[in-house]
Amino acid sequence: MTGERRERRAQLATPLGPFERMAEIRAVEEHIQLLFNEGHVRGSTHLSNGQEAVAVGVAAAARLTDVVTCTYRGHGQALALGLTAKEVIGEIVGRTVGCAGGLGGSMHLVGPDVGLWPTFAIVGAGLPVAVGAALASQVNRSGRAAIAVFGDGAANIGAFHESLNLAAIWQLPVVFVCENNLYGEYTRIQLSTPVSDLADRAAGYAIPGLVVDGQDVAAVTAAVSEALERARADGGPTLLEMKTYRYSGHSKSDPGSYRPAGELDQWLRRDPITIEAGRLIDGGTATAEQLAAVSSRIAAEVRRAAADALAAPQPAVAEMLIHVHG
Ligand SMILES: Cc1ncc(C[n+]2csc(CCOP(=O)(O)OP(=O)(O)O)c2C)c(N)n1
Ligand SMILES: [Mg+2]
Repeated sequence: MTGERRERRAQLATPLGPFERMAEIRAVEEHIQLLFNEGHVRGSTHLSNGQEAVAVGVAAAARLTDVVTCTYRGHGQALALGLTAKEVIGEIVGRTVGCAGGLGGSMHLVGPDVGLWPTFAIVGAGLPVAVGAALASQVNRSGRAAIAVFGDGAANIGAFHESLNLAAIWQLPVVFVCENNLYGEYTRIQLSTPVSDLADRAAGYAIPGLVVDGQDVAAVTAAVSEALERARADGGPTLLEMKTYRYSGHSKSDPGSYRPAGELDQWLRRDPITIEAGRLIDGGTATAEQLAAVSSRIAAEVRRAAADALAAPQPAVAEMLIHVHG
């Protein structure tokens, strides 16, 4: 399992790697939508279609030994870091082949061997944990950095401010990656947040804060790499605001009808997979036909992974309390 995950992570450094992984994330999310509609997903699930460049850019920039904390909207991040489609889909449909043995579900993906600490369902909860990991690294001089990925809504949670403050005062090796997708549940950011750029909040903690084009995987990779380099050189934390958009509603029971007409279409015109495809074609790395063939191969692999996951057994009832401590 670890070997395959590491191999998948290394693929991000190949010329087609980021395109392929974003295409895989898109295919997995679309498949999860189908599985949800067919009743295979218990509870809710939060898709990340449209935000693939952030997940892949973070994973491409991070070392295998770095720690990443992220949210319930974490399917893409898990796949980007190296988990397989079967492990992610298997977890979401509650099968033993899932990355947490089918016991966690959509909001609790995990893969510590590639840096994915268990994902958080509580808004903002991953930030202090990443700060703790960064403190451990500073004390142990391990060279490990931490990355907290969270949403724009989380930037209004107390834990965000406490985490930035503590990380700044102790100059901890942590990068705060805010996925600003314009909505926290059903509320548009202007109705909840008085600043237009969340990156501006970095100034309150005397740390660097940058706005990044979250639709461009190369821009995300470059910004996260630079922040990680600073963190590892005892330069302290950075706040990166990724401007992005989720194509789906907040969760699977939300059609997203509160969004203004035309907004989704406008973002679809800056689709991260299309932007990366354009770069590969313009640079002569691949032709449009080759990329189309790659996408259909990946879609077929994802369909197979989903079928394998569904064919796997569900965990036994007796396993339910194995990982519960009280
Ligand atoms: C502490 C806490 N408050 C409220 C919720 C309910 N809730 C779940 S997701 C969400 C919206 C968070 O929005 P954002 O941080 O922008 O992330 P996104 O869902 O857009 O990725 C809320 C309020 C929660 N899970 N935890
Ligand atoms: Mg949001």
